[in-house]
Amino acid sequence: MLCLTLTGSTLEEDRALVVKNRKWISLAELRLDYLNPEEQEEAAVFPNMVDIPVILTLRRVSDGGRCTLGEKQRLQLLYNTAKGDFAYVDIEEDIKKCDLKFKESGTEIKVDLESSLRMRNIKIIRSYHDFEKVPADIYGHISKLAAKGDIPKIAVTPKSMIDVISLFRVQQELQGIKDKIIIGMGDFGIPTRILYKKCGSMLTFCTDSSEKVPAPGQLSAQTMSELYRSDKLDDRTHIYGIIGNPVYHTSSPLIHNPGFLAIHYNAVYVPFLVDSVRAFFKLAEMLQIHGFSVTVPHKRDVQPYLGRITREVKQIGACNTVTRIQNMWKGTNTDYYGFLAPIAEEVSKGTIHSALVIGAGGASRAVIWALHNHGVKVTVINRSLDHAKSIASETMSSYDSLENCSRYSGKVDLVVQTTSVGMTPNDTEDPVPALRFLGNELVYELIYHPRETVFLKRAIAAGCTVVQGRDMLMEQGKLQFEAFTGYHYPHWIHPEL
Ligand code: SKM
Repeated sequence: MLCLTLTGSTLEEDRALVVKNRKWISLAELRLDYLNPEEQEEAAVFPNMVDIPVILTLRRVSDGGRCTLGEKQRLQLLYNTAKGDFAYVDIEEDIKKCDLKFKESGTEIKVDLESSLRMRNIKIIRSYHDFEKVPADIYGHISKLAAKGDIPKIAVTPKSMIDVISLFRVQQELQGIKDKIIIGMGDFGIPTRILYKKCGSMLTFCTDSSEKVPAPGQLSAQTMSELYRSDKLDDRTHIYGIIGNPVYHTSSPLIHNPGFLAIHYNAVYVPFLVDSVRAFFKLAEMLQIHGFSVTVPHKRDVQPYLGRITREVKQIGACNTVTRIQNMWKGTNTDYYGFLAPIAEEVSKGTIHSALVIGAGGASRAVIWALHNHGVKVTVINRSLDHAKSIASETMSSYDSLENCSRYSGKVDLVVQTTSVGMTPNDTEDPVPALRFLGNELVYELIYHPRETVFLKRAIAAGCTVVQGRDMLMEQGKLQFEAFTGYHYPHWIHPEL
């Protein structure tokens, strides 16, 4: 189930959010702490304003919410509002058992919030938050929260791939607890949201838009439902993904997920922020991941874990595609042909004799080898001369330092930019401001966010023919799709990258 967290300041705004997102969600969470004080008083009517089960939550500041009321007042407001037709009420694990006293019709009455909810068959979600870490003994913690028959909810913050593994293990460790909510917050936690069912979570939370994100790492309902189809995944779904650090700039999910859907393949492609390649391979075994793309900085680091590699990977020394073949990981490199595809005509006609390649990382190695193998004379320029020197000597190319870039203005047929300088959010940067374009060079940028980097804009302004990063991304992605599925990429799909 996808649950939309409602962040409106009025009940009417919240109702409109439900209506707008209705086709993607099966539940909504009314965040009383986001409402204006006068609206809070009226909120008991909210479940009758929408056609969906509603969770009632009044989150304290210490748990990432906005409620600044004293504890007794907060629980009184929760009690009063919970008189409405809510399906669930979220109560933090550490609230003191608290007898509330009110005057109702002139008489003082004493109530216990929890028993009153139980009496009315409203399910209690017993929640625990940690914005810093995944606490030790997370499994014991969840069991304790579940002890009274309530639904345990843990929203914790993984800070490494090892933490992510511990959240995915919840299902294995606590199979006996059927209804539970497991949320990994923050960047590392995003796969635990997309693959919430693999963590044994009965639901996950999503937001209306990326502008108002009530908890770190929440994705929009539309992205969760249409791109990742999170609520439709089942035990038979094959998992694919991309590993990198950073990784959330990637547009690869926009290539592979619609492709899987188009060929009716029950599979999902998920971005994984990876700090340790070794830990990721553990997770890959655990989740039976079928294949994954590899981006910066892991293209070299994955190699010790591969049982088989192709000739390109061996030659280039970098791998961007890993597939599982007969219980073994196989590494291929689709950057090589993905890079060549948009300039295939020029390369085959032999009109490119010389190229300047900026950068000497994993992507650059594929580019240099592809050009070298097609008879192009390459010069590599890079900040670190050591890296430039080693790839240059392997491919009998020349190398130079980045500071000397102006020497090459107008001297080569092709300029390829392979560094991450100029990528969003640093999109005002230019890796080679002193390199001038004369207009007759072909200029190839590997960055695809933004679509036109400062470097590429300069080339366009000078009249150069240009190749954009998304052209290469698409071409290498199509080849990856073939490696993953054994099918050609469906020709009728044209993702907006
Ligand atoms: O080699 C590719 C990788 O397969 C996908 C990717 C991306 O999604 O940003 C970038 C390149 O490293």
